[in-house]
Amino acid sequence: MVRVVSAPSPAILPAPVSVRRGAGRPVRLSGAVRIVAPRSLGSEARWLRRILEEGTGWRVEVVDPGDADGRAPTGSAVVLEVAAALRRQSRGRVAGGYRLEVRDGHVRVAGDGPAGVFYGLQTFRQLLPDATLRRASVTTGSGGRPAGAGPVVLEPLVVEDRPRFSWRGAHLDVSRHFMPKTFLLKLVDLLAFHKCNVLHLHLTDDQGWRLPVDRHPLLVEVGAWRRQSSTGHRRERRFDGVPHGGYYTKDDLRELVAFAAERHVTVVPEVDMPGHVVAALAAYPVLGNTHRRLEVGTRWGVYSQVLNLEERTLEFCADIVDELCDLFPSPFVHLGGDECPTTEWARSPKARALMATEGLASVRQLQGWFTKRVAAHVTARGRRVVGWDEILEGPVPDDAVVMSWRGVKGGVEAALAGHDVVMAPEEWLYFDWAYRDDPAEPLAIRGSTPVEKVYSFDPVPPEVPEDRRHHVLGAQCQLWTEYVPTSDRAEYQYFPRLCALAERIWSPSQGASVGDDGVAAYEAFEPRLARHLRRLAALDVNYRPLDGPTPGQSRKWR
Ligand code: TNX
Repeated sequence: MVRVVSAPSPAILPAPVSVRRGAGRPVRLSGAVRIVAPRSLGSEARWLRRILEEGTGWRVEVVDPGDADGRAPTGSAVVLEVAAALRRQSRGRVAGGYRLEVRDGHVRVAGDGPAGVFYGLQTFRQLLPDATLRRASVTTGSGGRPAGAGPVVLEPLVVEDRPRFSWRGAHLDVSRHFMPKTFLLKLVDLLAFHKCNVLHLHLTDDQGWRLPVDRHPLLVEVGAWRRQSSTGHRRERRFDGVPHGGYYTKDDLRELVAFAAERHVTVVPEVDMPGHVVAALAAYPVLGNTHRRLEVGTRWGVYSQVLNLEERTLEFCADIVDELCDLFPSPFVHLGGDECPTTEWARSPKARALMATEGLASVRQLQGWFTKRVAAHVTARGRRVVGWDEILEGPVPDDAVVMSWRGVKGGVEAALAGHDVVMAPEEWLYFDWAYRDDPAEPLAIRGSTPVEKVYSFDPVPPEVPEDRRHHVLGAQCQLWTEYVPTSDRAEYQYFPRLCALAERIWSPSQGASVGDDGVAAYEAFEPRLARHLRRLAALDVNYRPLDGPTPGQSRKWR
C-alpha cells in the first residue's frame, strides 16, 4: 500500500511559520533509506535512524556527505545540514530555525544549527503516517513477518520555521508524588516532539526529597519516604495509610540529562529553599529553627517550618548546589523561593540577632538575605539563578530569571526592572488544575483551565514595553502533583493542554492574548489538534479527549 501524504496541509503542530507546496518530483521512501549527514550532526542522524527503523521496519543507513565524493546522493535520502545562510539569519534571534524541503527524491532538512535540524526532523516525522510513530512496524507481511511500513510518498513541500521564544518548557513536581524515571524519559520525548526545550524538575519539597547528595545521605535515606499521603480533597483531612516515596540515583539523573541533551532539551533542576523543606528537616533537624524532630510531610499545603539562617545551614545549601551543578549542566539553577512563612524566624532569637547585625528592617527581608547568599554560590559556579516571583521581594542578582506564577504581574515587574522572565501564571499554565468544573473530571486541586484558555495565553503581556520584550524568555506549564498520583494521570493533565501551549511559544504571535482574536485562532487550531491526537495515541499518551474524559479516566461512570 502506498500512502500519499498530501501537501500543503499536513496539520503540523506547532504550526510552522510557513508551509507551501513545493516544486519537482515527490519523494518515495521505502525499504531502504539513507540519511546523509556530516559528522557534526551525528547525534541527530543517529536519533533519526533509531526512530525510523523502529517505526517503519526499514533499513536505514547513515552516510557522511564526504563519502559520496561530493556527488548528490542517489536513491531516496534524508539530507541533514547546517546552512550558513540560516545560521546568519538566526544571529541575535532565537536559535532553532530550519527549512525542510521535499523535492526530487530527497527530504532536505537544513538548520541554523543542530537544534534547528532536530526541529526540522520533528516536522518530518509529522509528515509520515501516524503508525510510524510506534515502537515497531505494525504492517505485517506474509506469514506474519513484519514487512516494514509500505512505501510512503511525500508530495513536494517547503516548510520554513523558527521558534518565537527560547524557553519552551514544562515543569514537573516529582516531590509530591514520585514519578518513575521511564516517565521522565517519555516526557522528554514528548516535549521534543512538540519542539519544547526545557524540563523543569521540581526535585524537593515538604513531602519528599528526590535528589541524592553524597555529603548528606540522609536527605534521601530519610527524606525520600513519607508514612502516608493525604487522600481526597485536602480539606477532608483523610489519609491513605500507604507509605510513598522514592528517589533518583545520580546515574538515573545523568541518564536523564544525556537523553534530554540528545533531544535538545535542557533539564533545569529545582531545589526549593528556604521554605518547602520539611523533608530535609526530617532528615537533618539541625537545619530547622527549633531542632524538633519532624516527619516527612503527609498533608498538602504550606508548612510553617523553614530553614534556619545559621552559617552551617548556608554551607549545607552550598553543598547541595555544588552536587546539583556537577549533575546538571543546565545554565540555570532554580532555587525555588516560593511560599516561605516567617513565623519561625520572628520567634527565633538567632534570626532576630541576624536582622540586627545585617541591619534588616523586617523579618520578611531575611528571605532576600538568604537567597542572596545562596545565589552568590550559584553565580560562582557559573550558573544563573531562577526563582519563583517571590524572590523579587529581595535583592536578586541582575542575571537572575524570575518565574512569574502569581499571574503575569511579577513577570511584568521583573522585565521592567531588567530581569529575564519565564511566564508560568497559574490561571493559564497550572496544569494541575482541572480541565473543566465537572464532576466527571478526576479530582484536581482546583479548576478550571480548558485547552482553549491555554491557547489564549500570550507570553508577552501588553504592559511590557517594546524595548523590554526581549526579557520575556518564554513560558512553561507547571504540573504540581499533590492530586496527580501517577504518571498516567500526569499525561492526562498535560495533554492536550501542552499541545496548545507548545504552539503559543513556538509559532508566530497571533495578536491579542484574550478576546475575539483568541477565539478565532482557537477555532483554526482545534481541527489540527484533533488530527494531532491520533499521533499522541500512536505514542501511547493518556491524553484527555476533547469531549471529556473516557470512563477509565473519569471519576464518574457516564
Ligand atoms: C503553589 S507555585 C506552589 C506549590 C503548589 C501549587 C499548587 C509555587 C511556586 N508554589 O507548592 O504545589 O501552588 O497548585
